[in-house]
Amino acid sequence: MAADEEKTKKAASVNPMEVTVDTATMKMLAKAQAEGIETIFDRAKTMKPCNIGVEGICCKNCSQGPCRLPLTKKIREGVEEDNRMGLCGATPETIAARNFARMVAAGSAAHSDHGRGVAEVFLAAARKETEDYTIKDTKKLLQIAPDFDVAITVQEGDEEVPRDIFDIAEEVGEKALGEWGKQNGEILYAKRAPQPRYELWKKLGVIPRGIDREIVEIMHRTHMGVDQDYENLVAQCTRAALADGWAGSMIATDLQDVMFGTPYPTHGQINLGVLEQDKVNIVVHGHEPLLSEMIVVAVQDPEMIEYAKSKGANGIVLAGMCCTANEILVRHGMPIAGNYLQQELAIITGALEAMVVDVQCVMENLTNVAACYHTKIITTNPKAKIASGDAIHIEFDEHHALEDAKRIVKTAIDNFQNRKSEVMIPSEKETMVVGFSYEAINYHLGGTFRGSFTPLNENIINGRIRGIAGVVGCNNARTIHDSSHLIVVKELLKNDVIVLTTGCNAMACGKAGLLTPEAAAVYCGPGLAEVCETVGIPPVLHMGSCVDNSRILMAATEVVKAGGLGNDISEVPVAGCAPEWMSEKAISIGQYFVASGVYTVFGVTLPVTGAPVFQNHLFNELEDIYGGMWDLIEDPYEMAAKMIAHIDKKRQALGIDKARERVLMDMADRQKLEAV
Ligand code: XCC
Repeated sequence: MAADEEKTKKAASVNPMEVTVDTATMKMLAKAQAEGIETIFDRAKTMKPCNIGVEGICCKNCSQGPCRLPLTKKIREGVEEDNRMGLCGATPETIAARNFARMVAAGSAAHSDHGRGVAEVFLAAARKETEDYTIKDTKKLLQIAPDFDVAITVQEGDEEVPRDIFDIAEEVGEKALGEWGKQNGEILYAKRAPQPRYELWKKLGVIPRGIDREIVEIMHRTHMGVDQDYENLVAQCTRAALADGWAGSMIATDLQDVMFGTPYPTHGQINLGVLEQDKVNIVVHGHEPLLSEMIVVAVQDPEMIEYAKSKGANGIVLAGMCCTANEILVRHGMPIAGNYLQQELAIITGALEAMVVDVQCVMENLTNVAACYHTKIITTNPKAKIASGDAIHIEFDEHHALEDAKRIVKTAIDNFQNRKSEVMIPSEKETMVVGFSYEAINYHLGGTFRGSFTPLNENIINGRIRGIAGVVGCNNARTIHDSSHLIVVKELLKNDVIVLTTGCNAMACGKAGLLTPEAAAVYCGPGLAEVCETVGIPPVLHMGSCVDNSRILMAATEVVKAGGLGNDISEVPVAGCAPEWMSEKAISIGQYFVASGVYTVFGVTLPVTGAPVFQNHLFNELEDIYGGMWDLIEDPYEMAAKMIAHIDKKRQALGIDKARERVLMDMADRQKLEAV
């Protein structure tokens, strides 16, 4: 037995029924246990998290520590004065704020570096340096060009004529890439926010300069002995987070749309049951769609399909995992094998020829699990290699992307004949309707002739829809897989709150059948059900991957623009949450939603609870500054209840609370009549 195999084959201990609500996951965990394979679910049981780290009050920013400042019961209850401090005198507030800021920096860096990679490939496509990528959605290009101050027409004699698309794209690409290194000024997309929001940011001095600059500045400020004022640190968190949401992520979304197409509603399938016993199975996992877009092309190549057949397979299945999955799903309807906590399980089916990973959310343990099967783990990004086990690295280069993709697909096909363990693919797979970019929402709710958010606003004003919730974020092995996601979403739907989703929440909803128009009749309150049934949309709208949370910002902005629901995002009856978050990116997302005016609730834990004064700043004082604030609620029912209470508070402030009462009475009357 190889060393890696040995490492993984430890006695497993969890009860599959207790750690997930997804039956496919239960079945695969049972298979893992029968085969003696340890997964993250087992380690979450045997390895307890550090209770000081969980509260955010361990400082390891210099070698005199780590200084750990546990919050005692007496301090918490106010019986004892809080005079905790590290060796240098750093207070719990400073320590927790610095740790929090570094999470924002890492999260913003991850999204934004993804965006940078996209911008680089976009520029190569615009300059026709690569044959594999091109400009697909010219309408979107023309729509975003003015935001970069790029002209879309040129003067020819007396006439103003449309400018060459590739010239426009090149200038947009250059300007976009310039957003990272800008030393002064403002990120260009800040002006996309509602005017009062932009003015507020300006007044507060939090509009990001360049993306890289704000992230670097967090790293500087949190170095030993620099910024020791938690409020000042939080202002810098805002700059770096806005640089993520309104620049790095938003540019990633937009340029991906221009290159690969803006998502419009399409069908897809989800869960481990999308893998097929008699076919070559390839899973693309991570976040960046640059390579996976090419793999989508490669697996459809007749030559590749013939090659698979020559090896005894009946074809090729390409499925996604995590946000790479969302990207190829919303644009091409490619199936999804599962969300974050299912990555090891795809290998445990015994039917996976290759897992092709790019960046973010890729567990190192994949190689240990793969060592027990025939699966090849293929890393593709120079920034993300795996030292454990036998990962192979096939580096992806945009200049010969399709060639790289074909090499990867061929490697998978060659591996088909090496299957060794018993193959067991769970039967679970659900159908879903996905691909609700804000452009698509505009179109669907507004109708063919008059794309607009007005009908959505009207239904919020008349009370059929109570409000809007963004439910996003990861899975977390410290909670029951998918459970909180589904409870929160179902509670919101029951109370007529329409849900916008991305990331692993979107996948949890997909697996549970919530992403179908038919779900409206089953899960929604009468008002929301009526709207969804009339328009023919699911009550939970899948908007894409984690970087596509920028689409939620734009949707909220469109709601403000459509009128009748206040002048700023903070006035709209909207709330956000991440019930099972785990990634640093989630913290950056949370901070940009808060700074954009949204009440944002996180589940599980939040590393601020050991510093009550800092926590109070985030949870309460930020509301006075931004109109949005953080919250931490572990119980998903309570989480939904508080989001609904916030939505109702906003409805009341807008003076539309009575309308809802009337609409509900109408409905009750109608139902009574129908019953008669
Ligand atoms: Fe990763 Fe984006 Fe989190 Fe899922 S949700 S665990 S970050 S894949 Ni964004």
